[in-house]
Amino acid sequence: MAAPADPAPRTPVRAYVGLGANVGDARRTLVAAVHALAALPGARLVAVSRLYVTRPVGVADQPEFHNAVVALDVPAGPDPERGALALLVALKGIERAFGRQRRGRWGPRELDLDLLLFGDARISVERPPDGVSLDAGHRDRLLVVPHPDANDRLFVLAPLADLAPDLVPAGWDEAVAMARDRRLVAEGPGAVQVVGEWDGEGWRV
Ligand code: A4P
Ligand code: MG
Repeated sequence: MAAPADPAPRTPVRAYVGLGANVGDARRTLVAAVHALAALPGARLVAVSRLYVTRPVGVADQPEFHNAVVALDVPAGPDPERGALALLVALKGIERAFGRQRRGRWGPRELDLDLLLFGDARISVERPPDGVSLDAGHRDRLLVVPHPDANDRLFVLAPLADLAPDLVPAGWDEAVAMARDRRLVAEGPGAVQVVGEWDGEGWRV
């Protein structure tokens, strides 16, 4: 049977992706990762946050991280779930291309790309039973959006607030900047430190 004709292209979705690294030359990795995200098929890089050096969360005994967030307009897909899954697959592909090794949850990593927000969608997708997971991931969910830990982590909220301070993500009861201020009190000003501004090529001091 012939496939149905493609429907008219849909308006792109504004996605926010969190970047983190603490193995190797993290600043250089994140610059290259931003360019890789900008080059994803159908994607348009909209904005890049400041670059932060951040205190490790979860496993404290590891090197400090570099973190940032980008806003990216991406194809909507046939529905939010499939659109977001396509982006997740692309993010995992970039992580692998940057030599990400699996070292356990919250541990050191060459590059971590988290899908923080996908428009105003709320998404929860079970991991398929076996053999088809994207990696040897330990999460029981293949994809949860908004990212379930985002509203509790200053290393996400500070760069996200650079780009979308007034946004109230789906399921949150506060704007991003309010969440950032709340976590700033909880984690202390030493938890994150700005180390660069994006100039279109990289972060300048
Ligand atoms: N997954 C589900 N939802 C998502 C989503 N919204 N975005 C699944 C990305 N992935 C999602 O992730 C494991 C699985 O989660 C994926 O296969 C995907 O199907 P992973 O990135 O392979 O593993 P991970 O990063 O070790 O685990 P996790 O739980 O994502 O850790 P986090 O939350 O990324 O935390 N401290 C500082 N200062 N800065 C950091 O960047 N990062 C972490 C890692 C810990 N401490 C940190 C930092
Ligand atoms: Mg992750």
